[in-house]
Amino acid sequence: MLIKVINPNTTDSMTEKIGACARTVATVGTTIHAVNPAMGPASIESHYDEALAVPGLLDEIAKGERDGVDGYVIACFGDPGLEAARELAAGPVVAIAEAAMRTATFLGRGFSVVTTLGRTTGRAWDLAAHYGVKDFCRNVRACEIPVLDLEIPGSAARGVITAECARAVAEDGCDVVVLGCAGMADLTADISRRIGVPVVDGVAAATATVQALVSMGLRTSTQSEFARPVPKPMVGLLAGFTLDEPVAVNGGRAATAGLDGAGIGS
Ligand code: 5HY
Repeated sequence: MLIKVINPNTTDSMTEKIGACARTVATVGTTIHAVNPAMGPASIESHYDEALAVPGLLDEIAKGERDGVDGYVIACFGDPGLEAARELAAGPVVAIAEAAMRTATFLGRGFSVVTTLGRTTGRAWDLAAHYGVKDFCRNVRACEIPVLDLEIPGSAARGVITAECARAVAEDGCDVVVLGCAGMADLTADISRRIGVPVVDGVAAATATVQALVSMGLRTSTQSEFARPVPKPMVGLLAGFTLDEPVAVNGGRAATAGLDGAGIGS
Protein backbone atom coordinates (compact mmCIF):
# COMPACT_ATOMS: atom_id res chain seq x y z
CA MET A 1 0.00 0.00 0.00
CA LEU A 2 1.28 3.48 -0.89
CA ILE A 3 0.26 6.35 1.39
CA LYS A 4 1.11 9.91 0.35
CA VAL A 5 1.54 12.26 3.31
CA ILE A 6 1.26 15.86 2.16
CA ASN A 7 2.62 18.73 4.25
CA PRO A 8 0.69 21.66 2.70
CA ASN A 9 3.38 24.19 3.70
CA THR A 10 6.65 24.34 1.78
CA THR A 11 9.17 23.77 4.59
CA ASP A 12 11.23 20.69 3.71
CA SER A 13 12.56 20.06 7.22
CA MET A 14 9.00 19.86 8.55
CA THR A 15 8.06 17.46 5.75
CA GLU A 16 10.96 15.18 6.72
CA LYS A 17 9.86 15.23 10.36
CA ILE A 18 6.27 14.47 9.32
CA GLY A 19 7.43 11.58 7.12
CA ALA A 20 9.51 10.08 9.94
CA CYS A 21 6.52 10.29 12.26
CA ALA A 22 4.17 8.66 9.74
CA ARG A 23 6.64 5.79 9.24
CA THR A 24 6.46 4.95 12.95
CA VAL A 25 2.91 3.61 12.43
CA ALA A 26 3.34 2.13 8.92
CA THR A 27 2.95 -1.65 8.97
CA VAL A 28 4.83 -4.14 6.75
CA GLY A 29 3.86 -3.56 3.14
CA THR A 30 2.99 0.11 3.65
CA THR A 31 5.19 2.70 1.92
CA ILE A 32 5.04 6.31 3.09
CA HIS A 33 5.76 9.05 0.53
CA ALA A 34 6.06 12.37 2.37
CA VAL A 35 6.01 15.51 0.23
CA ASN A 36 5.30 19.23 0.23
CA PRO A 37 4.15 21.28 -2.76
CA ALA A 38 6.56 23.37 -4.80
CA MET A 39 4.25 26.35 -4.33
CA GLY A 40 2.57 27.91 -1.30
CA PRO A 41 3.31 29.34 2.17
CA ALA A 42 6.39 28.38 4.23
CA SER A 43 4.02 27.87 7.18
CA ILE A 44 0.25 28.05 7.69
CA GLU A 45 -0.80 30.40 10.50
CA SER A 46 -3.76 32.31 9.03
CA HIS A 47 -6.82 31.89 6.81
CA TYR A 48 -4.85 33.57 4.01
CA ASP A 49 -1.99 31.05 4.34
CA GLU A 50 -4.49 28.21 4.44
CA ALA A 51 -6.33 29.37 1.32
CA LEU A 52 -3.08 29.71 -0.64
CA ALA A 53 -1.84 26.29 0.49
CA VAL A 54 -4.75 24.52 -1.18
CA PRO A 55 -3.70 24.68 -4.91
CA GLY A 56 -0.33 23.10 -4.13
CA LEU A 57 -2.04 20.44 -2.04
CA LEU A 58 -4.49 19.59 -4.86
CA ASP A 59 -1.60 19.44 -7.33
CA GLU A 60 0.05 16.79 -5.12
CA ILE A 61 -3.22 14.84 -5.01
CA ALA A 62 -3.39 14.94 -8.82
CA LYS A 63 0.18 13.65 -9.11
CA GLY A 64 -0.68 10.92 -6.59
CA GLU A 65 -3.64 9.81 -8.69
CA ARG A 66 -1.30 9.30 -11.64
CA ASP A 67 1.14 7.41 -9.41
CA GLY A 68 -1.52 4.99 -8.09
CA VAL A 69 -1.47 6.24 -4.48
CA ASP A 70 -3.86 4.24 -2.25
CA GLY A 71 -4.57 6.92 0.35
CA TYR A 72 -3.60 10.41 1.52
CA VAL A 73 -2.84 12.31 4.71
CA ILE A 74 -3.18 16.11 4.87
CA ALA A 75 -0.59 17.06 7.48
CA CYS A 76 -1.69 20.51 8.63
CA PHE A 77 -3.92 21.09 11.69
CA GLY A 78 -6.28 23.38 9.81
CA ASP A 79 -7.26 20.42 7.57
CA PRO A 80 -6.92 22.69 4.48
CA GLY A 81 -8.57 21.55 1.24
CA LEU A 82 -9.84 18.29 2.76
CA GLU A 83 -13.20 18.20 0.99
CA ALA A 84 -11.71 19.21 -2.40
CA ALA A 85 -9.03 16.54 -2.02
CA ARG A 86 -11.75 13.93 -1.32
CA GLU A 87 -13.46 14.93 -4.57
CA LEU A 88 -10.27 14.23 -6.57
CA ALA A 89 -8.72 11.23 -4.84
CA ALA A 90 -9.72 7.62 -5.51
CA GLY A 91 -8.53 6.47 -2.08
CA PRO A 92 -9.36 7.82 1.37
CA VAL A 93 -8.08 11.25 2.46
CA VAL A 94 -7.67 11.93 6.18
CA ALA A 95 -6.50 15.22 7.70
CA ILE A 96 -4.65 15.46 10.99
CA ALA A 97 -7.04 17.61 13.07
CA GLU A 98 -9.98 15.31 12.36
CA ALA A 99 -7.89 12.18 12.98
CA ALA A 100 -6.37 13.50 16.23
CA MET A 101 -9.67 14.72 17.64
CA ARG A 102 -11.55 11.52 16.80
CA THR A 103 -8.70 9.39 18.16
CA ALA A 104 -8.71 11.39 21.40
CA THR A 105 -12.38 10.50 21.95
CA PHE A 106 -11.40 6.81 22.11
CA LEU A 107 -8.94 7.50 24.94
CA GLY A 108 -10.71 9.59 27.56
CA ARG A 109 -13.63 11.72 28.68
CA GLY A 110 -12.33 15.00 27.25
CA PHE A 111 -9.38 16.45 25.34
CA SER A 112 -7.67 19.79 25.10
CA VAL A 113 -5.86 21.00 22.00
CA VAL A 114 -2.49 22.72 22.40
CA THR A 115 -1.54 24.67 19.29
CA THR A 116 0.87 27.35 18.05
CA LEU A 117 -0.69 30.82 17.61
CA GLY A 118 -3.81 32.19 19.31
CA ARG A 119 -5.22 33.32 16.00
CA THR A 120 -5.60 29.67 14.89
CA THR A 121 -7.66 28.55 17.92
CA GLY A 122 -10.96 29.62 16.31
CA ARG A 123 -10.29 27.29 13.39
CA ALA A 124 -9.66 24.39 15.78
CA TRP A 125 -12.96 25.06 17.57
CA ASP A 126 -14.76 25.26 14.19
CA LEU A 127 -13.28 21.90 13.18
CA ALA A 128 -14.26 20.28 16.48
CA ALA A 129 -17.84 21.43 15.89
CA HIS A 130 -17.75 20.38 12.22
CA TYR A 131 -16.56 16.88 13.16
CA GLY A 132 -19.16 16.56 15.90
CA VAL A 133 -16.65 16.25 18.75
CA LYS A 134 -17.06 19.69 20.33
CA ASP A 135 -18.61 18.15 23.46
CA PHE A 136 -15.36 16.26 24.03
CA CYS A 137 -13.21 19.35 23.56
CA ARG A 138 -12.41 20.97 26.91
CA ASN A 139 -10.23 23.79 25.57
CA VAL A 140 -8.04 25.01 22.72
CA ARG A 141 -4.85 26.57 24.02
CA ALA A 142 -2.14 28.52 22.19
CA CYS A 143 1.57 28.70 23.03
CA GLU A 144 2.15 31.81 20.87
CA ILE A 145 5.00 29.99 19.12
CA PRO A 146 5.36 30.61 15.36
CA VAL A 147 5.15 27.30 13.43
CA LEU A 148 8.67 27.63 12.05
CA ASP A 149 10.16 27.99 15.54
CA LEU A 150 9.45 24.27 15.80
CA GLU A 151 12.11 23.79 13.15
CA ILE A 152 14.84 25.60 15.15
CA PRO A 153 16.98 23.01 16.98
CA GLY A 154 17.23 23.80 20.68
CA SER A 155 14.54 26.49 20.59
CA ALA A 156 12.39 26.99 23.69
CA ALA A 157 9.38 25.57 21.83
CA ARG A 158 9.52 22.09 23.37
CA GLY A 159 9.54 23.44 26.95
CA VAL A 160 6.79 25.99 26.29
CA ILE A 161 4.53 23.38 24.65
CA THR A 162 5.13 20.81 27.41
CA ALA A 163 4.25 23.41 30.08
CA GLU A 164 1.04 24.37 28.23
CA CYS A 165 0.04 20.69 27.97
CA ALA A 166 0.58 20.27 31.73
CA ARG A 167 -1.54 23.37 32.38
CA ALA A 168 -4.30 21.91 30.18
CA VAL A 169 -4.46 18.79 32.38
CA ALA A 170 -4.36 20.86 35.57
CA GLU A 171 -6.88 23.52 34.54
CA ASP A 172 -9.18 22.18 31.78
CA GLY A 173 -10.19 18.88 33.36
CA CYS A 174 -9.06 17.04 30.25
CA ASP A 175 -7.59 13.53 30.41
CA VAL A 176 -6.17 13.54 26.85
CA VAL A 177 -4.11 16.18 25.01
CA VAL A 178 -4.12 16.78 21.23
CA LEU A 179 -1.09 18.48 19.66
CA GLY A 180 -2.33 21.18 17.29
CA CYS A 181 0.46 21.31 14.71
CA ALA A 182 2.14 18.74 12.45
CA GLY A 183 5.46 20.28 13.44
CA MET A 184 4.93 19.02 17.00
CA ALA A 185 4.75 15.37 15.87
CA ASP A 186 8.18 14.49 17.28
CA LEU A 187 7.32 15.77 20.77
CA THR A 188 4.42 13.36 21.47
CA ALA A 189 6.00 10.55 23.49
CA ASP A 190 8.21 12.85 25.59
CA ILE A 191 5.30 15.15 26.51
CA SER A 192 3.03 12.21 27.37
CA ARG A 193 5.72 10.79 29.66
CA ARG A 194 6.12 14.15 31.42
CA ILE A 195 2.41 15.00 31.92
CA GLY A 196 1.08 11.46 32.48
CA VAL A 197 -1.88 11.44 30.06
CA PRO A 198 -2.25 10.23 26.46
CA VAL A 199 -0.98 12.79 23.95
CA VAL A 200 -2.28 12.46 20.40
CA ASP A 201 -0.36 13.57 17.32
CA GLY A 202 -2.50 13.89 14.19
CA VAL A 203 0.19 12.74 11.73
CA ALA A 204 0.41 9.28 13.31
CA ALA A 205 -3.35 9.15 13.91
CA ALA A 206 -4.18 10.09 10.31
CA THR A 207 -1.61 7.71 8.82
CA ALA A 208 -2.89 4.80 10.92
CA THR A 209 -6.47 5.68 9.95
CA VAL A 210 -5.73 5.78 6.21
CA GLN A 211 -3.84 2.51 6.50
CA ALA A 212 -6.83 0.88 8.26
CA LEU A 213 -9.35 2.24 5.73
CA VAL A 214 -7.32 1.02 2.76
CA SER A 215 -6.81 -2.40 4.34
CA MET A 216 -10.59 -2.62 4.81
CA GLY A 217 -11.04 -1.75 1.12
CA LEU A 218 -12.87 1.46 2.02
CA ARG A 219 -12.70 4.75 0.09
CA THR A 220 -14.56 8.10 -0.12
CA SER A 221 -18.16 7.74 -1.38
CA THR A 222 -18.76 9.24 -4.81
CA GLN A 223 -22.53 9.08 -4.32
CA SER A 224 -23.08 12.82 -3.96
CA GLU A 225 -21.02 15.53 -2.27
CA PHE A 226 -17.65 13.95 -3.00
CA ALA A 227 -18.39 12.94 -6.57
CA ARG A 228 -15.79 14.14 -9.06
CA PRO A 229 -16.17 17.85 -9.86
CA VAL A 230 -17.66 18.72 -13.24
CA PRO A 231 -14.77 19.87 -15.45
CA LYS A 232 -14.93 23.52 -16.45
CA PRO A 233 -12.36 25.99 -17.77
CA MET A 234 -10.06 27.53 -15.15
CA VAL A 235 -8.36 30.71 -16.35
CA GLY A 236 -5.38 32.84 -15.38
CA LEU A 237 -2.85 31.55 -12.87
CA LEU A 238 -5.01 28.47 -12.28
CA ALA A 239 -5.48 27.48 -15.93
CA GLY A 240 -3.52 24.29 -15.32
CA PHE A 241 -6.12 23.23 -12.73
CA THR A 242 -8.76 22.63 -15.38
CA LEU A 243 -9.87 19.06 -14.90
CA ASP A 244 -9.87 16.74 -17.87
CA GLU A 245 -12.91 14.77 -18.87
CA PRO A 246 -12.93 11.68 -16.63
CA VAL A 247 -10.92 8.66 -17.83
CA ALA A 248 -11.38 5.39 -15.92
CA VAL A 249 -8.15 4.70 -14.05
CA ASN A 250 -7.08 3.92 -10.49
CA GLY A 251 -10.07 1.90 -9.35
CA GLY A 252 -12.71 3.72 -11.36
CA ARG A 253 -12.19 7.32 -10.38
CA ALA A 254 -10.74 9.55 -13.06
CA ALA A 255 -7.14 10.77 -13.09
CA THR A 256 -7.18 14.51 -12.63
CA ALA A 257 -4.72 15.25 -15.40
CA GLY A 258 -4.57 18.90 -16.37
CA LEU A 259 -5.07 20.37 -19.87
CA ASP A 260 -1.57 19.40 -20.86
CA GLY A 261 -1.98 15.87 -19.55
CA ALA A 262 0.56 16.58 -16.83
CA GLY A 263 -0.44 17.27 -13.23
CA ILE A 264 -2.80 20.05 -12.37
CA GLY A 265 -0.90 23.30 -12.22
CA SER A 266 2.55 21.65 -12.79
C1 5HY B 1 0.34 22.94 10.81
N1 5HY B 1 0.40 25.17 10.32
O1 5HY B 1 0.06 21.85 11.27
C2 5HY B 1 -0.40 24.21 11.09
C3 5HY B 1 -0.40 24.49 12.56
C4 5HY B 1 -1.15 25.72 12.91
O2 5HY B 1 2.08 25.06 8.83
N2 5HY B 1 1.31 23.20 9.90
C5 5HY B 1 1.32 24.53 9.63
O3 5HY B 1 -0.59 26.52 13.64
O4 5HY B 1 -2.26 25.88 12.46
